[in-house]
Amino acid sequence: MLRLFKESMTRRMYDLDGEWSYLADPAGDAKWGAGLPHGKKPIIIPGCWNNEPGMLHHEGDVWLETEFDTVLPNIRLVFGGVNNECDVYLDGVHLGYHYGPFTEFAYTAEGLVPGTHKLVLRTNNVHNMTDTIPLSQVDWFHYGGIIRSVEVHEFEKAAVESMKLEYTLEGGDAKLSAKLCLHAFEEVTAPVRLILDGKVLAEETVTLCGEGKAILRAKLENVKLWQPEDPALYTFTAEFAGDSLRDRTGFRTIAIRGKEFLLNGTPIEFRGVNRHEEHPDWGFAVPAKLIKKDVDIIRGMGCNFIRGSHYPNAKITLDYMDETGMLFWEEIPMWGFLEEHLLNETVRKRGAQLHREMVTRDYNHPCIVVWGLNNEVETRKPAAREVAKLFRETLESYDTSRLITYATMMPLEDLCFDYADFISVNHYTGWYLGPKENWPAFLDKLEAYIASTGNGHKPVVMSEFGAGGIYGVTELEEDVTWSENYQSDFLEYVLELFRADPRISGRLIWQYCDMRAGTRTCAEGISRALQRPRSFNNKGLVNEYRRPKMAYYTVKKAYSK
Ligand code: ADA
Repeated sequence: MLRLFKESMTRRMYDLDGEWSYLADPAGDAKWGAGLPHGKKPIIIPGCWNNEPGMLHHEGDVWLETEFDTVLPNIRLVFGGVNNECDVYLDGVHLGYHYGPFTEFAYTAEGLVPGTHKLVLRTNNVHNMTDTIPLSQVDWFHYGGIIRSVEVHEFEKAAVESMKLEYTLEGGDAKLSAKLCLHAFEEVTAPVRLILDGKVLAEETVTLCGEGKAILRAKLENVKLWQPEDPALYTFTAEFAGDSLRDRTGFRTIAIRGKEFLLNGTPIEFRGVNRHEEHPDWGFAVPAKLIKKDVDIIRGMGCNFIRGSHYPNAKITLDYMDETGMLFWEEIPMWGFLEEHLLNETVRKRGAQLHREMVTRDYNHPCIVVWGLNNEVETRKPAAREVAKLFRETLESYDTSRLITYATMMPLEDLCFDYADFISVNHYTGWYLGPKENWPAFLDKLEAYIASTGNGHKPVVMSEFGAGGIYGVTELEEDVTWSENYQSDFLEYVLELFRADPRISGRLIWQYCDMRAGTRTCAEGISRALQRPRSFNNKGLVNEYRRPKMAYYTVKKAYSK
């Protein structure tokens, strides 16, 4: 299941969720595209293979296979997410190679004989410290595998491949342009229609063989706006030559006025958390039920905003945030890159590709109000400016309707603020960087530095701050590191400080839930192991099983003010 609603009422489409087979190839030289050899084991997909018995530490190639039956001659295989790279084979034929976790990709196969087909994937989760995105050194676990559903879509003559719903709002009306990508498997002449609630809004006849585009325009009067407290959604259908595709959007605007964020013209403070889409039992293949539960818990704490740190989330997550009026910041997993990485051409190419895939997949979601360029890269170097420019231009070539930022950890020396619509600061005074009482002095320095760069007019969001608290550890005394009460006291202090400070327009706590970090004390991980008791990042307001810590109640109180 890739979505919370049916993407087509007419198309023959189904997911390949369920039991597949897998086999690891430690040598990395297997050629199993036609099928896995003896020794393969069962695995449930979506699923990360690091969660299989004995596989936690595996880094390298793992092959997976399944079978499915087709009826129609042309199919599109849609992969919701495969970590970190993969080759796809259908009936022994190589369909393609995809790099990068967390974004969707698809392959089309034409002229298939109806009947049973074999799908084989080579997946690989190896990361390095040169040119992978993410690098090997990150603060999460590199689960490998098929983390989201694989879907089969079948077609007779033609396909509506995608629908981008662009609009402008004017005095209560929406001017809509539905931009369609079409595919005809043989020459067809047929009407393309845009439909809302059974009513044809626009229609045009198209003759096509192969790839094509169409733009259908319509004016909707008196639209209901998408608002956090009443998130109205509109479901549009596009039809072409026997195929149809549905997608939703909500009508809203997001803008900045001085230091304020304006949603539909009304000031709003971003009150939220950073969330990893992870669970120790399922890795990144988080079930839909847990996704819903996470968003419900976060809303229940009084949050109106989630930063999807540090990668594109499942479309199910976005669908549910659309439905519940949650605001979202989406970014690619470009975490902690140093100057040498930022200068690397492969990194730039891969980063731009991931941004393109993210923005094209997710353009229609009203919940997304912010695109993030990267997280904590070496923004004191000119190379970071080049990369910020490249990524910003990549996003803007497809979408100019949202805000763009990046999270800096060098806020007193950062050279890239002019590439951000607002300034986002990750800062850990009160945890790694001295006592919490140093925050006011830091905020004064921050204000002075931002002003000195000519960006003093922009809103500032505290995009990460937090402290570790191990679930169940409480102390009678104050200030005991790793205790739940230290974490709770810290957040109480700092949330009130930020709330009362007009220089701060958003508070995003690090982090919603505890999550698995690196598990090994290898050379590059020794300090990490010392800072990550249990091999987890313990700054969650709830633990990895979503049990609330003291900090959860503290935040709920603070965010309800
Ligand atoms: C960073 C980073 C997060 C996490 C956090 C921490 O700022 O962006 O991913 O690692 O620090 O817990 O230290």
